[in-house]
Formats: sequence, structure tokens, C-alpha cells
Amino acid sequence: MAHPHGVQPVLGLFGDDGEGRSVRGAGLGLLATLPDEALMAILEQLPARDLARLACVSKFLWAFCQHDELWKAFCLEELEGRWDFRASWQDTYLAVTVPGYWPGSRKPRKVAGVQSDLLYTPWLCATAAVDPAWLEVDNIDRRSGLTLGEFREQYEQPNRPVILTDVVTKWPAMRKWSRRYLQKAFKGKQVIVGDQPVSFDAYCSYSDQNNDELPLYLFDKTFCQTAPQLAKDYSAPELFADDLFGLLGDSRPDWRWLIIGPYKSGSSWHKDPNSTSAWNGVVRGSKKWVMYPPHITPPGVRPSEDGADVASPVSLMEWFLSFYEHKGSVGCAPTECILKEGELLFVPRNWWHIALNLEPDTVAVTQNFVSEVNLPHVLAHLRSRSPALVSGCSQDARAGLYDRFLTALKEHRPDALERVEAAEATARRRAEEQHKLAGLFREAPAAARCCNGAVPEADRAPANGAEKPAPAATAAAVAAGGGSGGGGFSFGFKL
Ligand SMILES: O=C(O)CCC(=O)C(=O)O
Ligand SMILES: [Fe+2]
Repeated sequence: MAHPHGVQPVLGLFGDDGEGRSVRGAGLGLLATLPDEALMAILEQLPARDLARLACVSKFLWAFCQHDELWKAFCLEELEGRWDFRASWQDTYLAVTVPGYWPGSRKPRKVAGVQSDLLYTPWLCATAAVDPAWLEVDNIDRRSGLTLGEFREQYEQPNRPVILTDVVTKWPAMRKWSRRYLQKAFKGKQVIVGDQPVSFDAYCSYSDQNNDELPLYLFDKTFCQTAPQLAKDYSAPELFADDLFGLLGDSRPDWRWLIIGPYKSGSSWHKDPNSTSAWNGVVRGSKKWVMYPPHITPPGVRPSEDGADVASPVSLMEWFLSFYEHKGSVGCAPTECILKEGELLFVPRNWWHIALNLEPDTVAVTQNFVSEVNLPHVLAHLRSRSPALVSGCSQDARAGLYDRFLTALKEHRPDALERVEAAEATARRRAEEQHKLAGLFREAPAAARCCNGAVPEADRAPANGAEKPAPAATAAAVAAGGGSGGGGFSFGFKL
């Protein structure tokens, strides 16, 4: 299949106008010295009217001005959810803003001699199919009938993922959540798509027709308020019933989401917020997951120093196409699975992960939680009191979350705090012993490294400061060694 506007990759054999020429120089004039990225950055600043005018200047500019991501931005930024997707974002925008415009009425046009990886790669990613080779590895334990003791000992304490096969199958949602049922549940209401409220019907018609490189995702944290009957159709597994953020009532950080997406939509590389753990249960469709333990940064991903941001390829498909075959280049192979309809994945705290939806209408519910096991990590994370690192609540509420949580714990669960304190004391003692031992041998003890998540506690990469759906990174929030004379960590509270 060829690019719809005739764009060729820079290193392609045919990147000329058919007679061995590129139209870049003639089409851009003095601007030809700019790299494509700079040109696109300029175009991103222009209003739609100017983009349409610029498209008339030359073939090269015409091809750039057709880039549908530019028109997608106009729709999302200007139309405030009042869009009804029509074949492309450009058509969608023009249908709303140009009186009498008839979507699909313009003939597709191709230009010769336009070479640009910046335009070509997104199209390649948008049209490429999921490669069966990406789906071969499935190395996460599948368990049913796990007791809390077994779960804690085998998975939660060692911070390892596990798939539960006997939870979602019991949810009424498995029988009920057809598209038609959800359409009824959301009738006349709006759902959150790409951070914006849109009607559920508008989302469905977009989901069926879009050609986006990374399709918009319905990622709705308000679904239980918008359609309260949906809350009755599923329940958190008993293994995760102990959720200490629940003590904060309505002021707890965002914690549950309905997730619906088309084929090839999904979540890009991130760690979940505030060092919480999560579960993700698939009601319809299936998802390919790739995960790395906290101390292994996935290939192609560059977290900022404080961990508040992540730089990674723009789309999930680009990551799979460019990096999946190099997945072991970071020192260990990732943990992977296809999470199938009716299965639920435990996502341990601070693990890097992506999820790629493999079917047209993949429907899942996810919840983040704080159990006694991850409580020390969540407290250590929140203790940074940094609005850049703490997330899931309003900017104003972030810095105070640690103190509010501590107050709630002191009042309702002093036992849990005592255990954290005791664990801290043990960690401190161990660190001091190690320190002494290392002094004897005049070298630091080598940290054990492995890929199954069983990493020494003080080695664990800290958590991220991002909203759950956004790619996010590590944060220097765990104050390893803070105030305690090496190795351990201190929460600074008094019981
Ligand atoms: O289903 C997905 O897209 C993954 C969501 C996610 O990152 C999670 O549940 O932690
Ligand atoms: Fe996540």
C-alpha cells in the first residue's frame, strides 16, 4: 500500500518526482534549510485557515499541511468535544467549521517528489498490522483460587505480576457489557476520551473509522458517577480489597477507570502513579502487555532525571516496530502476556508497562490501590510532597496528600503504620550491618540484579509522578537512606 499523498521515506528508492528530483528545495525556498521537525513545529502554531492557505504554495507544503495529526489537534483543541468523526480529522474539522462542506467530496490527491520520514513513519505505523511475532511470548503465571497468603507471598511481596483467571469471569459485566448496553448506559451523557468529554456514540463511530497511528482511548475515571449501574457490574477481587487510599474517601487520588479502545490503541510506556499497584481486568477483547521491573528502563524510553516525564517513541506501534526485537538489549528480557477476555492482571508497583489492544472494541476496568504491602512505598513517594511527582489529584491537593493520608492512617489504621515503622527499623538495621560488612572487605556489596522483580528494596527504582494513562516515569521519591544513616528509609512520622 502506498502513502495516500504520495509521500516517500527519505531513504526510499522512489523519493523523487519521477525524474530523479525532490521537490523539497523548490517547495520550501529559504525554509529548505529547516529540518522537517522544525517545519512541523512551525505549522503546529498556525491556525487552520493559514494552514489551508499554505497548502496552496507548493507540493511539498501541501503534503505537510495534509498531515492529519495537525487537523486532529484543531478538532481536539477547538471543537470542545463537538466532533463527529468523518474518515479523517481534516474532514471532521472542515465538516464542522466550513458551511456546506461535504466530507469525502474532495478527490484524493498525490504529489511526487516529497520525501519525509516525519510524514511517512506515522502513516507506516498507522497502517502496519500487529506482527504475530510480538504475540508469541506469554510468560506470566496464570492462577486461580489463590488465597491472600499465597498471593502476598508469591507475588505481592516479591513484586511480581500474575494473571488471575477466576475473577472477571464472575462479573456480570462479562455478560452485560456489549456495545449496545454501554450505549444505553451512557445515553445522553459524556465519556472522557483523550482527556475530553465526548458523547459515547461519537467515540464509537470514531473507533470504527479512525486511521490514527495511536487511536484515541476512552480512559474514563468518572464512569461510575456518569453511569452508576456499571459500578454494580464488577467488583474488585478480594485479594485487593485492602485499599488504604479508601480511607481518604472522595479525596483519594484518581483510582478507577473504564478503558475502551480500538485495535492498536493502548497505553504507552509508564509506571503507575504514586507507587501504587494496580489490577486490570479485560471484559472484551484482549491486550498485549510488555513489562519491565522497576530498575530496568525499557529500550527506547528515556525518563527525565526527576522521573516526572518520559521521552519515548510517539506511538505504541512505533515502539513495537522499532524496539520489540531489541527488547532484551537492556540486560533482561521483559515479562509479557496476552491478557485475554475474562482475565485480570496484577500490575506490581513501579513496573514499567505498555498495553496494546488487539481487537476492535477492547473493554477493561482498572483500579489502583494501596495495600499494606505497598504502603511503605506509597508513603515514601508521597513524602516528596512534590506536585510534579505526586499525581491523581488537583495541583493544589498534591503537596498535602502525604499529610492527609498519614492523618487518616493514624486515625483508622495505626496498626498498619506500626508495621511500616517496624519494617523500616529492620531495613535500617540490615543496612547498617551491610555497611559494616562492606567496610571489612573494603568494597560495596554488589547489588543482586534479576528480571523477575525480586530486586533489593533499596535498589528499586522510584515511582512516577504521572497521571495513570499518560506515559510517565520514575521519580526520585523514595528517600533511600534518608535520615537514617544509610540504606534504610524514614517516613518521618510519629505514632
Ligand atoms: O489497558 C491499558 O491500556 C493499560 C492501562 C494501564 O496502564 C494500567 O491498568 O495500569
Ligand atoms: Fe498503568
